[in-house]
Amino acid sequence: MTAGAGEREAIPFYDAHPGDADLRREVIAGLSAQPRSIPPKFFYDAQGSELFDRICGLPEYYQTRTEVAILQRVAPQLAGLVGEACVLVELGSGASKKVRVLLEALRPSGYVGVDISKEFLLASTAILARDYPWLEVHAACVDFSTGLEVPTCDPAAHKVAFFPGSSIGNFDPADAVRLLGDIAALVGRGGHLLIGVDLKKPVPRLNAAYNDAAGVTAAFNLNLLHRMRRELDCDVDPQRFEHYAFYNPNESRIEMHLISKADQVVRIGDRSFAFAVGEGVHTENSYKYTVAGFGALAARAGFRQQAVWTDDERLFSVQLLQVES
Ligand code: AVJ
Repeated sequence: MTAGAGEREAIPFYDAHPGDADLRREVIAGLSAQPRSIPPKFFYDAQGSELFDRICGLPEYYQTRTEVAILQRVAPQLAGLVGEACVLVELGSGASKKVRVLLEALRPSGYVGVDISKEFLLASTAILARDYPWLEVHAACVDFSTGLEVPTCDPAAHKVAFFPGSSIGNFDPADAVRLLGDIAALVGRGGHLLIGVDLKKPVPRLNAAYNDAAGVTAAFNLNLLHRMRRELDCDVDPQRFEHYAFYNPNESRIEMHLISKADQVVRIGDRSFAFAVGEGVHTENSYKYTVAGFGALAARAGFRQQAVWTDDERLFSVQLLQVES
């Protein structure tokens, strides 16, 4: 990626990036608990964001291309539904590719990219600023799982949040309601949220999407261990763990785990963690919803479903939610 911000002012940047101390604290807490877990937000260092970008192009990973097709189909109607001038706030903006169709359809006065991956965020917002000279672009490096305090360009403008990719699936239902409530507070009464939500479907299709033949999802999961080696004083050997992902029908979610291939001890600083062969670390949940089920969840956070679009196979949904006024 080239920055290309040459002729423009630097992009206003709000930095609340979680530092090494957060990673260390949360990894140690997660490995000390039973069952062991590490939050999925730590997947997204520069390498992890790159690997996730590759996942999005995999044949088995239907989500991204399905969502993009829906967005392209419905974009022309969107301006009519959300109204004229707005500020667009994208949560988990990543490579900021999906938002382009919205920028063209809505022509917002401002765009705020919010992401936990700092380098990725700065590079992708710089490219947007270059490509859309009429747009006021801001970047906020924030862990939105812990709160959503971000600058919103023009505070008086009508706000539209964009939360694509079914990232809401990473949160269990109680946390999802809390995050949706934070988004409702951010956009305010009458404000909008355009959200991508992955749908329930036959289990083989789901399992394939998280166990791709090329092994990119496995590399993405294992990158967490490489990251711990890179950023913490940690001797974990990623080769001695393996990727494990499956659909749990009781919880309506894909679970990803890292499973120890041997009896071993992992050291982080002065702490050690013993793993028996077959013992795992739970690294991600990805909840799957029905349209009605997600509507009920959103209602608990004060949103109503204004419009819901799906593809013909009903693999994925894009939902326009509005805060009740
Ligand atoms: C970005 C959370 C939506 O759950 O499908 C992709 C992340 N994990 N493959 C998802 C992911 C494994 C993705 N989300």
